Amino acid sequence: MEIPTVGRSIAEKVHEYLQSGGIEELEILRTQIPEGVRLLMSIPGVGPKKAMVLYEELGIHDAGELRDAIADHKLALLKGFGEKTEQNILKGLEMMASSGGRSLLGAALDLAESLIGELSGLKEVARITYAGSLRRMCETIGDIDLLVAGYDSEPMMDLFVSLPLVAQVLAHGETKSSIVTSSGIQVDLRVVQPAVWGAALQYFTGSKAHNVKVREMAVRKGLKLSEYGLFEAKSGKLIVAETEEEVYERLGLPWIPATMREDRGEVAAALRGELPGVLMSEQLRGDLHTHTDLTDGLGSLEDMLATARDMNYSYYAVTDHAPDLAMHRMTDAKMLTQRKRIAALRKEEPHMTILHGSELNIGPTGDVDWGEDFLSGFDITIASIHSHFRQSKEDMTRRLVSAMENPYVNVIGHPTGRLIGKREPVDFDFDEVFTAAARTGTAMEINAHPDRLDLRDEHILWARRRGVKFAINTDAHSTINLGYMHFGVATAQRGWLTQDDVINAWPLAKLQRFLRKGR
Ligand code: DGT
Ligand code: CA
Ligand code: CA
Ligand code: ZN
Repeated sequence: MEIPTVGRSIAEKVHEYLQSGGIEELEILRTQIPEGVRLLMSIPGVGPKKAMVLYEELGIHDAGELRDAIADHKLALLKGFGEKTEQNILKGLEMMASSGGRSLLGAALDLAESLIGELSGLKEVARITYAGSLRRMCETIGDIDLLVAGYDSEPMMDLFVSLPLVAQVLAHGETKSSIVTSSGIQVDLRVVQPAVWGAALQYFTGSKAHNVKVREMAVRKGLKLSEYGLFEAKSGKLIVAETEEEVYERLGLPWIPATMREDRGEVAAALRGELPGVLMSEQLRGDLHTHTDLTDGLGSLEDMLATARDMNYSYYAVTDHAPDLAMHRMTDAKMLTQRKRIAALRKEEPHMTILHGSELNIGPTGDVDWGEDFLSGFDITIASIHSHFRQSKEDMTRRLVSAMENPYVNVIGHPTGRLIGKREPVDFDFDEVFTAAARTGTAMEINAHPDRLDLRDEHILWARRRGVKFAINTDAHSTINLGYMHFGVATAQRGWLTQDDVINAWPLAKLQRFLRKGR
């Protein structure tokens, strides 16, 4: 109480807190505020008043629902929620997503691309790209590493540190500058001479563990590798530096895709000439998990198909939600009407085969929404866990295996159900589930949405060893989401998958054989 502004009331509460670890008055107040309101208040940009309005007027409980409400333009209807508030809340949501100081891949890539757009306008910039974990397409990004080739770095550095989105300048130098953006993401910018571009790109792409392996190889050959080039160790004479290909080649290695540079055996495999030719985006022939506005999608069937056609897909599956997820109000009649519409649209779509499917819900014991009679009418089904996330490992394993034993279940959608930084994966025995997937001819999804990336890289590697086949899908709920496919492809590359492992990189006839699942 000797501290100015601390009176009797505050002093007593401090004392009570130190004695008991809590404050009774606060606990009473807490019980009067709904849980959802308190969750909303943890989002930067949402105070108690706004949280209460969101909860009472729109029934919003958490960040996900808030994000959806903003996407649906529902906030605009509320008093006191202007465009600026909405922007602030969106920024706060983004910040929350960047959990533990790491950002989601999607947000980091958007930011990197917009920075590259700003900087590449300068005439001093000869080449510019992103390196580090972003180039390796890791699921979360600690900081963004931009690399520029150019001679005069001053104009680039000056522009970089004064961009409107800069919240803090950590360093402002001739060869390196670092900033933190208003959304809390750190960006390093390095400038090198064009003649050493390849060596610098190789060095700053990493990963550190991969680089250690490559540097060791150099040492064994009497060479020295740094961001300035590959040198003769004794004389210090420069050998190569201009392209990555040259650097790897001089070490006796083929060029290794950035997505594989994680020290998971890629250097040894490359040395043996056994580096797999990983799947490329151009090899994908279709998307097998997508939604329309018949359930919770935003795009109409026609708009989704038009976008898919622009992507040059040769097939495309429409897989709206099945009835067991009550909120989607799906009925047999609605599904059959959609099937008729698709049948009619097929005639207008000579180059792309439209498949009619559904995303089924895997019930607590592995059952799905419909029986054989109805299921046999679909060209493809995805089956996903949308409820009972917290079952025991044994129950969850049995549940998934039993779903896969259903001859009408083709793909397990977002198998672990995780939302990166927001929802933990479900617990199951990977070996058992992957073995059953291979045995039953059920594909595991690689959900390409950057909030999910599910299965993740390590589990893909694991499943591949068990002989599992994969489907890389966007699970698109809007035409924009269809563009997420490249995140899924990068994740597949991180799991060493080739065209042969991925059913939607196959010709239609081979895919259809797989989908029959031995029926
Ligand atoms: P991050 O940022 O945590 O997601 O992961 P990275 O891989 O982007 O790591 P970062 O930003 O610390 O460094 C970028 C690359 O620089 C890293 O992948 C490899 C390269 N590098 C090689 N040797 C070193 C080193 O001794 N220190 C640092 N900081 N980077 C190195
Ligand atoms: Ca980085
Ligand atoms: Ca960095
Ligand atoms: Zn879905």
